[in-house]
This record gives sequence, structure tokens and C-alpha cells, in this order.
Amino acid sequence: MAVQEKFTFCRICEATCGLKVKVEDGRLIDVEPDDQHVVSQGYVCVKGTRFANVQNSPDRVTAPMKRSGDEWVEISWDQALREIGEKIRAMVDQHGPQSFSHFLGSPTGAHLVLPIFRNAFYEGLGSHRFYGTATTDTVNKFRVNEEMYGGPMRLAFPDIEHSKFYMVIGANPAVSGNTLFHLPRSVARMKQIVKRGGRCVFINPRRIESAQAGEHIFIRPDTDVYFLAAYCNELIQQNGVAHERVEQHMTGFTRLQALVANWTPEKQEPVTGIPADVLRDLVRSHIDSNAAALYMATGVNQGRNGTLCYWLLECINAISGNLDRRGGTLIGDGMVDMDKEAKKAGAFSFLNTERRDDGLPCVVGQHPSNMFTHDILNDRPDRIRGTIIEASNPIIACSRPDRMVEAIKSLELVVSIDLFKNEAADLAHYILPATSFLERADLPYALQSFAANTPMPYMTYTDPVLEAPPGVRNEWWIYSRLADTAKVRLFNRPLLSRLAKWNAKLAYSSVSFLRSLALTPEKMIDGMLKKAGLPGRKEMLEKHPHGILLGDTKAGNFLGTDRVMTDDGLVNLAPKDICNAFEDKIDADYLHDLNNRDKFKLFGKREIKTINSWMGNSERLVKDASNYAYLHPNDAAELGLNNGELIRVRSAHGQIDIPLKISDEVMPRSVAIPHGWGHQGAKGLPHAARHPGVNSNTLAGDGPENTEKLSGMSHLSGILVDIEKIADAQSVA
Ligand SMILES: Nc1nc2c(c(=O)[nH]1)N[C@H]1C(S)=C(S)[C@@H](COP(=O)(O)OP(=O)(O)OC[C@H]3O[C@@H](n4cnc5c(=O)[nH]c(N)nc54)[C@H](O)[C@@H]3O)O[C@H]1N2
Ligand SMILES: Nc1nc2c(c(=O)[nH]1)N[C@H]1C(S)=C(S)[C@@H](COP(=O)(O)OP(=O)(O)OC[C@H]3O[C@@H](n4cnc5c(=O)[nH]c(N)nc54)[C@H](O)[C@@H]3O)O[C@H]1N2
Ligand code: SF4
Ligand SMILES: [Mo]
Repeated sequence: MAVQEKFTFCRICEATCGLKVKVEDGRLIDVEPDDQHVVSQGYVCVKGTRFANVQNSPDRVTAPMKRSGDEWVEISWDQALREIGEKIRAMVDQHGPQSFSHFLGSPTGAHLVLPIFRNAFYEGLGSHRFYGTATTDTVNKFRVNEEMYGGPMRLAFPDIEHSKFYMVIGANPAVSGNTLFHLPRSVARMKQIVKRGGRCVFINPRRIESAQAGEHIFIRPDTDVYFLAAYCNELIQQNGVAHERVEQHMTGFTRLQALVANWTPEKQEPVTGIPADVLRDLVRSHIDSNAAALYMATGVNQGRNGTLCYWLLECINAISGNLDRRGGTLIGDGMVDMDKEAKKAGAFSFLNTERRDDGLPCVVGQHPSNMFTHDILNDRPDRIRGTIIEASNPIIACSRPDRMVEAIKSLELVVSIDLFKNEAADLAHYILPATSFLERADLPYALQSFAANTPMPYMTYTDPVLEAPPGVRNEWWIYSRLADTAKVRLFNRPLLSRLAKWNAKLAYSSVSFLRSLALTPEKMIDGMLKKAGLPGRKEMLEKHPHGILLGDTKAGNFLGTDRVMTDDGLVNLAPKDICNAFEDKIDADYLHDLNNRDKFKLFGKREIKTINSWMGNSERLVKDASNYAYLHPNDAAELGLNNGELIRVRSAHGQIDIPLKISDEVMPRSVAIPHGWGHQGAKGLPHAARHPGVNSNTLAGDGPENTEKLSGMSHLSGILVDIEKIADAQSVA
């Protein structure tokens, strides 16, 4: 059969690059960039172009599996759904709905219709026990947005196409593709800022790949809060406040000013390592530019003060007059106003709710992933007894892998919905095989499509470009069918539930006429597009295979409008809980950092060829047997360490032995270790098991002490560690 070429887009990371895929006899044979894609314009990375290696992997799970002891056997969908449904029902009848939880990973963030059915299932079940890796990457931002702007999805993003000063703190877009800010071809676009005569500055404990677009300044891990407090204060001291704008549109300035008043550039210097003069000069450039934007991401989110940092960062953008201004930060206006819709629907998943027993928050409905093991391993009647793990490998992604293993093993029912039998799936009772992104119809990520968190909003639609293996099912169908067998009322609405269950029966019927009656994701998305006034599916495919530009996000569309959803319609610069937390803990944290400034701090390093843990099984992407610990030459010399030798890294929570790479990219007294490794026991991922590496999350702690109190984020970056030569370590032991 002839090779077919189809246009689609990558959904491995949020860059969502346009792809041209080549398909022969239903098999993916190659992936190339889509040069004509309206935004990515031919940019792709190696994870996209080598995806055939993952897509066609012989290790993919292609039929439902059931474990008995150490053996896995294939079973029919009917059997799997019936058994799982009956077990969920029995568990919930006996122990209540909170006994059955959900653990969500990152990949299905790029699956538009799935959340509708997942939420409908859990709403019907009555369980609000949602956990997942959102509390390892970014929920602190949602908390701040809700407090300052009245809605968690009010996500201000840098208008970098017009910025003259752009500062990126704790993100590495050249490798990561950015997060909560849609910006493909980020390096090329950031370079334009410097070409326009502006400054593009990266504040990072490592001289990162992105820094080729501008300047780099070292910061000691997890000290950003002092830098940002001093930056905010210095902005006020240098008369950088847009007072008229602040008075008209914001509240709480006086409180903010008082809180940062004693944070001088000199005070932050000994803990952050950023010279006072450098900070002053940055603030001067910021003010002079009249078009400045600060952006931060995971590196800061994963520290002890991610919420405080994001609050300060948003305050700096706001009070300097840059929020809602060209070249500053904008708040997009996409297909759907998610915050308004959620408020109307009273959706629990968008509210900040507190956990009864420990007072930790559930931002956007997410319980802290650092509490998952605690909520399982206890003898309270409301403990978790069963879970679905969807698109996640919490044993690698989360703190204290040993305790995660123990917790998952102790559960009465674990169902993994995944493409592969990863480490967590191998401990499950059932694995339900899901579609890969190329096997489903979709729009870009919900935040891109709905909230338009990008300076160049666009829309693109894809049909499935590959047919899924016959035993594989789309996740929306899995939840709908499970609702039937578990006697759950989808959406908690009787008629809608009945229709949705019937629809699922039709969707994979063996009778083609019945199949044609089903409301498929293709039809659902067609309806969504048309409702938003956009071309429907057919027109998108025929006329806009490379996407359609929707026009720039406007400046001046936010302040003073009903899009500011706080009670008084003003941006709140001083949310009570956040300010109180700053006041209560900042001095103690500072003292702690000052006292420990000679100790090593651990931080992360994403690599272009892998994404979290799930590319580890690809021969074409992973060739090294291990990840490495990256250490500055001066530190290596002082400890008598040589390149390539095995070193021991020890924290209060655990220790690992890992090969060393000496690199002056890394700040002295810090150590960078990529996460997503540690596949020794991965029976379902043979290539990964032969290239196992070391799980750096052995060094991270779980439980409330290691959880950021305002958002429930896990503390994964800036952990204090000791580094030892293995020989020394052994003699101590
Ligand atoms: N290739 C690749 N792409 C990915 C992923 C991947 O694993 N691999 N993962 C995807 C996911 S799930 C996400 S959430 C996004 C994340 O996207 P980003 O937020 O851009 O994530 P990172 O690349 O980890 O960038 C974090 C940066 O913070 C720095 N850093 C660490 N600690 C600190 C600190 O305390 N202060 C400061 N200022 N900097 C610090 C690190 O050196 C690192 O450069 O990337 C996505 N894209
Ligand atoms: N130390 C440290 N730890 C970290 C981080 C860090 O920077 N440092 N980063 C954190 C972050 S930001 C994140 S997001 C987490 C990532 O952690 P997770 O979100 O758990 O991601 P993965 O470990 O890559 O596991 C993803 C799983 O999803 C499966 N999958 C892929 N596509 C699909 C699909 O379409 N459907 C289904 N059902 N399954 C699919 C893959 O096969 C894989 O098994 O790790 C976190 N952990
Ligand atoms: S940067 Fe790479 S992984 Fe991310 S969307 Fe583009 S091709 Fe896919
Ligand atoms: Mo993430």
C-alpha cells in the first residue's frame, strides 16, 4: 500500500508542534515537522520525530490485562470492565465513595474529551479523592490566580513578541517546550527580544540551553522568594510603580509594600548568590523598558515557597504597570471562559477546598500527591482502598518511591490506564490499554484552546491519524463503560448518564451502522468548535490542516472588566492567607538558608530526549545506562571526585549512588540530577530496565512537612543533600 502523509500535531509536551506523519498499512513509519504549521513553522524536537519508536513498541499493552501473583494474563474488555466495576461498587458500598481515588499523570493533559468523562464518573461515584502530578508541577499558580484575579485559570502569560525586558525564572523552554505558556520555537522568539534592543534574562542554578537567547544569572536553588521580595521592594524604591493603574485597578498595595519593605538587594545576596548591584540593574532595565514580563515555572514551583514566589512575581508584573499591557503579561480570551463556566456549574474541581484532617489545600480539586501514601497507609475508616492510576508512574514521579510502592501494594484494587506496563502498572491488579495521542481526535491542550495562554492564539484540529490496535480503547469510553458496570450515574444526572452509557455501547459496536450513530470525540469536538464560532471539523481538516491563526491576544482586555472575578473586581495584591504565610515564615526560612548556605542543594534537569519517565523505554531516545549527577568543578575538586565515578548523594529522606559529571554549567554548592530514571524493576519496559539510571526522588520527602502549605505542592527542588565519595561513604557505613 502507498505511504500516506497526514498532518497532525504532537501532544508530548505543551509546545504542540505541527507534525507530518507517514503511515503505511496503518503503521507509523516516520514523523517529520509540519513546515506550514501556523505557529510551530517546522520546529519539532527529537521526541516528536522519533515517536514511531514508542508508538510501534512491542512492549505496548494492547489488550486488557489482569494480574494473578506475578503473572499477567490478557482478558476481554467485557471481563475487565465487569470485574473492575463490581469491585468498585462493592468497595464504595461498604466503605463510602472516598475509599476509591484517582491518580492522574501529565500525558492525558493533552486529551480534550477525556476529562469530561473522568469527572462525570467520579462525580457520579461521589469521590473527590483526586491526586496526581499537578501537585508536582504547577498548582501553586492556580492558587495565586484564584486569590489575585478570582479564577484559577486566569493565567497571565508574557507577551514576548513585544517585550523589551523578559526574565525567566526556573524554566528552560529550549528543552521543556514551556508550561502553562504556549510558545513553540521559543528560543527563536526569545532571541528577538535582544535583537529589538531588549534584555532576556534567565535566573537559574544552571547555565541552561535557553540562555543562548540572552543572559544568564546564577541563583542558589530554592531561594527565589528572597530575590523576588527584594526585586519587588527595589521596584518600589526606584519609583517603578504605575500608581495610577494600581489605584484604579488593584487593592492591597500598602500591605504588599509593607511586607517587602525590609528586603533590600543586600539582604538577599548572601542566600541567593545574586549580587545586590545585579539585582538593582535588572530592576532599572525593567522600569526603563516600559514593556517587561517576568515568567517562572517548575524550578520555582517545586521549591518550599512556590506560591509566595508566584504571588510576588505576579505583583511585580502588576504594580509595574505591565499586567494587561503590550509587551507585559496578557490574559488570553479563548474558546471558553473556563473560570466562568466552572463558577456557574459550581464545579468542585475548581474550588480551593481544604482537607479536613491536616488543613492542606486541594487547589483545583487536587489533593497533594505527597499525601497519597499517607491517605492510603493509615487505619482510619476513610482511608483509600482502591485507585485508578491514569497516565502516570507515581513510583518514579513522586517523593519516597519506597513508600509509594508499599502504599500501592497495600491497596485492594488498582487499575492502571496506560500505554505501557510501567512500574506502577506492574503493581496494579488490572491494566486497561489506552490510545496514544496519534490515535485520537483532538484540539490542542485545553489551556491553549480554551484560555489561549499564548501571544499567538490559533486553532488546529486533528482526526486520529492512526487506528488504535483492536484491543485498545479511548479513555472516554473506558470511564463511560465502567460507569455502567460500577452502577455509577455519569454526571450525576440520570438521563444524561443513560444516554452516555448507550453512546459508549454504540461507539465500539461490531455493527458499523450502530457505530455510525455514536457521538464520537470527532463529533463532540466538531460541536465545540462550531459553538465557539470556529470552523467545524470538516472545514478545519480540509481548509486549515496546518491550523488557523485567530489574531493576537489583545492588551487592555482584562483590568476594569468583568473578567477580573474577585468580589470587588480589583486585582488583589495582598491575599490574606498568602500575606500571612509570608509574614509568618519568611524570616525563619531566610535564617535556615543563611545557616545552610555552604551545604549542597539538589535540583532537577530535564533532558531533550526524555519526558519524565515515559521515554525511558525507547531505544532511539535513551542510550545511556544511567542519568548523572552534575557538579561544579570546584566542588568536585574539593571532594576529590573524578568525572564518571559513582558518588553517593544523601538527604534526610534517602540516599542514591549515581555517576558524576563535572560541569561548570552548574552553580557551586548545588547538584543537578535528572528525574524520571530508576527503572531497575521495570519488567514491562525491557529497554528501560537495561538503562535504568537512578530515581532522584528517593531524596525527596513525602508527608505534610515536605508539602507547601498554600498549594499542596511537593518539595522537589532545593533539597539539602550531602555528597560523598563512595569509598568514604562505605567506610562511614
Ligand atoms: N524534554 C522534556 N520536556 C518536557 C518535560 C521533560 O521531562 N522533558 N516535562 C514536561 C513537563 S511535565 C513539564 S511540567 C514542563 C516543565 O517545564 P519547565 O518549567 O521549563 O521545566 P524545566 O525544564 O525543568 O525547567 C526548570 C528549570 O528550573 C531550574 N531550577 C531548579 N530549581 C530552581 C530554583 O530553585 N530556582 C530557579 N530559579 N531555578 C531552578 C532548573 O535548572 C531548570 O532549568 O516540561 C515539559 N517538557
Ligand atoms: N525530582 C523531580 N520529580 C519530578 C519532576 C521534577 O522536575 N523533578 N517533575 C514532576 C512533573 S512536572 C511531572 S508532570 C511528573 C511526571 O510524572 P507522570 O505524570 O507520572 O509522568 P510519567 O512518569 O512520564 O508517566 C506517564 C505515563 O503515561 C503513559 N502515557 C503516555 N501517553 C498516554 C496516554 O495518552 N494515555 C494514557 N492513559 N497513558 C499515557 C506513559 O506510558 C507513562 O507510563 O513528574 C514529577 N516529578
Ligand atoms: S517540542 Fe518535541 S515533544 Fe514537544 S510538542 Fe514539539 S515535537 Fe513534541
Ligand atoms: Mo509536569
